[in-house]
Amino acid sequence: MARVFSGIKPTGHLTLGNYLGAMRRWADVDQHRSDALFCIVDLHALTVDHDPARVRRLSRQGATLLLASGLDPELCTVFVQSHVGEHTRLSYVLECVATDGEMRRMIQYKEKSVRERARGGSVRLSLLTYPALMAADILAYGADEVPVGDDQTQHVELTRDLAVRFNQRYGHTFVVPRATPPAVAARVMNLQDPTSKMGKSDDSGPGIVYLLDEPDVVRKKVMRAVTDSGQDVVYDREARPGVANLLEILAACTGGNPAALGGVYESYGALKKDTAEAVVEVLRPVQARHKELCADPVYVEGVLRDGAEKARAMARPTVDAAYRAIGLLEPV
Ligand code: AQP
Repeated sequence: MARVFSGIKPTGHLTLGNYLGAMRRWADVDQHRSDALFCIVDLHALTVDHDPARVRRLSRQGATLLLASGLDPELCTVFVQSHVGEHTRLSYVLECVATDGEMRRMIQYKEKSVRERARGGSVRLSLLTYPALMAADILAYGADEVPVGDDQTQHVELTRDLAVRFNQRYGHTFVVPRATPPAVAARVMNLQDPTSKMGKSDDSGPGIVYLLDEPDVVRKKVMRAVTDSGQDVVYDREARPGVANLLEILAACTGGNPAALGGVYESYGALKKDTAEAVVEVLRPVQARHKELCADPVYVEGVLRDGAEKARAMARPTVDAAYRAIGLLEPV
């Protein structure tokens, strides 16, 4: 059985991009066909300027939303990264295998360091070394597959490189994983700027649909989405990014094909209206379940406690093996 690992950072309220690009597939497909672990990767939220209370709140909310989106603790392991010390134990070892140059080439590092400086802050060292921690998240569990949106495939490629390098230098220790992006909605774009990803830590509120947005807020955001200067509804990501984004969202929500859906509509207004309703319908059960789970925080805590225990037991043998292989003495 394939092992699957993926995670979500508590850097902001979860978005439609997180859901369509990752979470929905974890619940609908991955947890049923594989030995799967899903994680709130809270340590990654400390790589940029952060408010401790907000990270705590978002971590709890993120875990609740993972369960609300359909993850079933009977089928998969749901936990919080910082509850399992193996992640940081392994990440240091991987930093000793990675190079400064390959870390600096990461697109997210380049983009986020520019953003941190533009906000008047300084760039944390952990933002640079973040991919080593992400590699540790994946390699500690011997994951074969990492279901992520498009924006994370470069980090998974680096994880593969580190695993192969470590295995060649120190003996076979890690499974070499691969990214498995979704067929549709691998990169949901910002509704106000369809050339940028819909990102949860972005500042541009109206362009981002949050999972917990009320139906009328969703409708308003989708109806105000920036479209393109043409008239006809065609799927062309390069020339018509705004319309293409709406078609992708609609296709992802209704199970259709974005290019085929393009031929169905004669006006942008009709496309927006159907897209808005499709998004509202997709979010409705998640929001309802979220409300129920919020009323039962003890259940959510129990899931995370059991998940951490299971995750620790799964990760420890691989991390111990990596320590031995790289030349560290057995603990006395
Ligand atoms: N816009 C998106 N379209 C498709 N997939 C997306 N993902 C994120 N945004 C989109 C996928 O969601 C999973 C969890 O993402 P993350 O928490 O690791 O954060 P991220 O990839 O860095 O995306 P965000 O939401 O934009 O966070 P910030 O703003 O903090 O960087 C991943 O599988 C991701 O691919």
